[in-house]
Amino acid sequence: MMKQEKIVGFQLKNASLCAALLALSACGGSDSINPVKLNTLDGKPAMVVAHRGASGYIPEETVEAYAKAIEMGADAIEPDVISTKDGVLIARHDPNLAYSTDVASHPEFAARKRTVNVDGEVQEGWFASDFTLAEIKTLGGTSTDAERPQQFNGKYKIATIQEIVDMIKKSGRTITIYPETKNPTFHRQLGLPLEDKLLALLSAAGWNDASAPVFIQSFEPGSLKYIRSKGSKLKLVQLIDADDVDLKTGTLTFAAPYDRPYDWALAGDKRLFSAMVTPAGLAEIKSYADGIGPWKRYIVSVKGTVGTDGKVADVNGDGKVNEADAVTLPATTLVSDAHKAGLFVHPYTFRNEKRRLASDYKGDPKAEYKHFYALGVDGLFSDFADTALQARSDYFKEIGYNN
Ligand SMILES: [Ca+2]
Repeated sequence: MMKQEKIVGFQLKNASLCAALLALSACGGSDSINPVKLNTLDGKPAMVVAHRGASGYIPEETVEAYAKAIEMGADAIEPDVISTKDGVLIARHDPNLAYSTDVASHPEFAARKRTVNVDGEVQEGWFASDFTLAEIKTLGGTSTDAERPQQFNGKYKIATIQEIVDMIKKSGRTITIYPETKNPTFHRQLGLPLEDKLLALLSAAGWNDASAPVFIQSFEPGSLKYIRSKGSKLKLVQLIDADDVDLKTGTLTFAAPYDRPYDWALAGDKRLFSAMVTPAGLAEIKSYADGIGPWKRYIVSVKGTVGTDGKVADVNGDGKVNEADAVTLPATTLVSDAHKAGLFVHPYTFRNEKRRLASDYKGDPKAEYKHFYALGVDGLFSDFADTALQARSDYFKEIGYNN
């Protein structure tokens, strides 16, 4: 035994020898007892990111939505980051408060309604940059999806990024914060830049190096490059969007403002987001970021059935044509291509609604998660973190992985 213990002591520092001795269960850590090796970039389980909090159940990006996601056991919680008039960072997907709050039913703010160009899209509404935090705290969050619970509309307040950090600290466990700099050029043009404030806030929480439980994401490369230029070692994630899938062919479609990053559009860069998933695009991303957050259809696309009328058929006969009438196509090589480039892969967004699930999954959202876990994704964004966690647990049981 003595000899074996000495070997154990040595091989803890030697990963390859440790791997060779796996059968002896002699190595420390969970890797040692696993005959199954995960095909993620670092060999660790995929991270479940609660997209906008527990947004499948509670109005997104409210204090309660994040509390619920933490209670579910999500590995990470995701806020979109925008700025108030007084420069406070709050969690909201859109600068336009009409989209996700009850601002329209507040007569005291009626006069603030106006038309604003957001990243080339003309929008009418009430804009966070016209409101102080105190004013925004009088609003209630509302559901952004008519199929989801509506009974909480107006009841819960918009979370600040600081409140989310405080909730994480209070939770007593390691939870990753996964903020997205939202419309960063738009905010810079308003004189309310996001990046320095976000870095200062995270640094004050003690999070300022690569090992911190922080991933910062953006669709605009310029925002991530700026953060890197400030010397930040936090993990950075390039988001990769598209407009939609053409169900006739399964190919991705591109239309403004979802065709290219807004900073590329302003600079006259004509490349589409799809340029980012080529080997050259991935290598470029690796020069300023640590991973990618692609729309999941870059990894597994879906294709419908074209009827004799030349239109995509309503295969399940529910009167609507959507992804539930489509089948998945073979996976692309994006996960392995990104891994080869040294980038992790966190696709978005996974949801439970049957109309969003390809017919292969037979209405079971867990089947979709398992499909992506098996492809080696390093994490994923879900509106229903509880389902994603359950699917991961089921998947590990199925493949014999001891988590
Ligand atoms: Ca249908």
